[in-house]
Amino acid sequence: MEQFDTKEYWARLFSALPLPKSEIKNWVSTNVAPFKELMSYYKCAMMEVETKFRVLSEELSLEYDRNPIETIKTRLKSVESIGDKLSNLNLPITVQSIEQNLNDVAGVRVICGFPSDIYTLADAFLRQDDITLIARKDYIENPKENGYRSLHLIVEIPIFLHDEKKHMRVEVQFRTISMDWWASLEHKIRYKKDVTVTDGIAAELRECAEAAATLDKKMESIQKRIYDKTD
Ligand code: 0O2
Repeated sequence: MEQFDTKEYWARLFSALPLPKSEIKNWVSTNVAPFKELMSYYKCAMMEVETKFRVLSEELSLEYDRNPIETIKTRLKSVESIGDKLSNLNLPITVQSIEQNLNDVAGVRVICGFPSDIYTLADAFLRQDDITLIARKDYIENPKENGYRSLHLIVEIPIFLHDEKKHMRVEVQFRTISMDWWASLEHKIRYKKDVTVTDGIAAELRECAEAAATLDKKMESIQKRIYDKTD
């Protein structure tokens, strides 16, 4: 979880501020408080989305006698990562700019057993009338050049505060266990790292992604034959 809401983080930040003590309170109320407020709205939106998947999982596991969701992971983007992303895009680093320009401050990752579970869940989720689809990227149908596979949805979801309703954006990534296995290791090995990956290594990583996709297909076909009693 984020470091920005720890006492140590703020103590370190304040000690680095070129401000007299008397002005810190003012600085906090104009800068830090709105940021913390926004992050807490994203956290609420993330919890809403997570709950929706827990509900779907409960219902679908009763209906199909097996749970299509293996794991649900949530993450709030770190302050550093938000800052890096905005500055890489040459955008202002302000609370307003975060809300206007970033779609992935709140992230939910849904790990499924089989590829078809991904589409069943995504469709069921998108049918809910409080969810608005903003963008959809299907890296399963169209894997990235490096082999990355996942279905990404950017959605808007309402959160109900004590005196208002706010619509917040959340990025939902759907992966099978093997897509997640590959992406997690690839992330560790090279994604975003300032390293040069040779063509040979890139090709081997792509081969691993393809081997994982082949296994996904094979496991799905085995489970279908067992469920349909066709063997
Ligand atoms: P992190 O650490 O997961 O937060 P966007 O930046 O979202 O506006 P982009 O880059 O087109 O636009 O988004 P895309 O392609 O939908 O990818 C966003 C997220 O997908 C990344 O978030 C990763 O989590 C994941 N992802 C995309 N491509 C790859 C890849 O090649 N390898 C791995 N391992 N993960 C990938 P972040 O913010 O980059 O990282």
